Amino acid sequence: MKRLTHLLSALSLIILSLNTHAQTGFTLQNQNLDNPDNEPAPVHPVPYEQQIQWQELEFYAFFHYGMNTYTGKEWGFGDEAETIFAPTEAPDPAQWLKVAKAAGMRGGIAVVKHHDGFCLWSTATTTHNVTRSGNIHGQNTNIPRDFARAARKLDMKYGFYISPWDRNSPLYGTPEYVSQVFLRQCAELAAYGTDQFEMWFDGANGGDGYYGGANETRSIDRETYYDIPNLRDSVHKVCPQCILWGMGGEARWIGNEAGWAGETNWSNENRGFAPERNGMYGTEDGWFWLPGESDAKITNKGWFYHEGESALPVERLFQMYLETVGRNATLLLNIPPDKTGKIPEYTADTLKQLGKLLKERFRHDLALKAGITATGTRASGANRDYLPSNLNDGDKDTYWATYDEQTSAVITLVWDKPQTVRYVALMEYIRKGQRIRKFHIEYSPDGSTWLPAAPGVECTTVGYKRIIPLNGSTAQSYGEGYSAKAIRITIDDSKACPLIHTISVY
Ligand code: FUL
Repeated sequence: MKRLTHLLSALSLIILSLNTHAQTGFTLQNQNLDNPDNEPAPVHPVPYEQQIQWQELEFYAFFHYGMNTYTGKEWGFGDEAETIFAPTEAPDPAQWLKVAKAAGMRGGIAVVKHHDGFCLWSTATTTHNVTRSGNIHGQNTNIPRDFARAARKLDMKYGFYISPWDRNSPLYGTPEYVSQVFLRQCAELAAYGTDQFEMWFDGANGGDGYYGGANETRSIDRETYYDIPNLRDSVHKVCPQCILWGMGGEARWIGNEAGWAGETNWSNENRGFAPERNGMYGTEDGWFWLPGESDAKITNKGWFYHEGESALPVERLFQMYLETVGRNATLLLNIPPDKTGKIPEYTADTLKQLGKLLKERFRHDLALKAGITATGTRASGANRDYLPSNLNDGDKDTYWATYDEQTSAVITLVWDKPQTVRYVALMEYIRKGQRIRKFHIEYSPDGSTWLPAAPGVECTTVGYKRIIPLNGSTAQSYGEGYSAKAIRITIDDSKACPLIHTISVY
């Protein structure tokens, strides 16, 4: 369609030029028919479509459930009898996802095999699976099947965590484990739905374990052992939208499990393990588009359910959101089901409150009713413009841009009456690469005097999304706010002309 439009506009220019020629005897010079839309050139690396859709989920859940739920361990050794897995009620992934949805999450990832090797579906690759579990609830369980079904019903995205390290398998450490167990398990999971958004491959790989009774330590070469290029191609053939996280090389671990990303956070990074991995911050000149995902726990005792656990305070979770989603990362928040196979009340309540806070604090985008101007705005193309009004039109596909050589600019938002403001959110048009390196924000109580906002905040990168608390504090960002008649955002430095698709003010 786009090509057709380009062709039509090129044709009309030719006809126009022929007419002009006939009328004046001159041929029009310097028509840049190669780029009729005056499109800014991309700055590489750029994301592919799946990575953009993945990032647009922003906030989704992790569900650690399995053998450890019943042993109280975080890492099972792999020698646990299958009968220990005995849910006291039928596990209910639909309930898990409803709880996540109430918090404003758009999807979830279920652990279906942890390091202990116990599979939560009836796999053909090992007998160490739910069909041999301790009661009827366990035997009838099939988490990938039920999780995928529930997600589709709730209009949420879903994916699976499958641990490459398998402390139960006698084959672990040999090539047969990869070809006959691990890759087959991934294929079985891919078959639960072609619409999966992420497969999660943990970085803990190798060490001591049961290994079919060998009770020894086994190590592998993480770079080569799992045949990643083959895995990536095979999964993509079946699940074209699926991002392979971690060693899959399509999204990166943010580098801590505490729910924060660097204020400076590039989606550019180099693939592979240390030393070039720079999880929390990315690498400005990295070769790959490898955006950060931050995994964090909602409870205080571990990834799995533990007796006596409690959920973190809701304001702490809000802070996590600002420090991840608000810093160009996604937030994968872990919610552990308990022995009933359901999310306990205290966690569900906390998530409901979090959902309420997020709605209240980010519902009314004041930018939508602001007048907006900018310096250095790029000239329009044949079908596209780059006007500042694209910044507050609620459309992620239109964007504001400057001229190629112009890497700084000032954007001003003005209201008829002063507004109470607390946050500014910026979103780059990342389809053409991440660009902004430095910016600053000011506010004006009266429309003529300007005061600096966001004291102490490192206003460096933006990326997919950056949310700036104007009082400078992610821990206590929701104070009284500031009364502002206008807000000014200055882009001080950018790798190439900045492209921003949305500015929001709350
Ligand atoms: C880690 C694992 O070892 C933990 O048990 C947990 O699954 C966490 C999300 O990733 O590396």
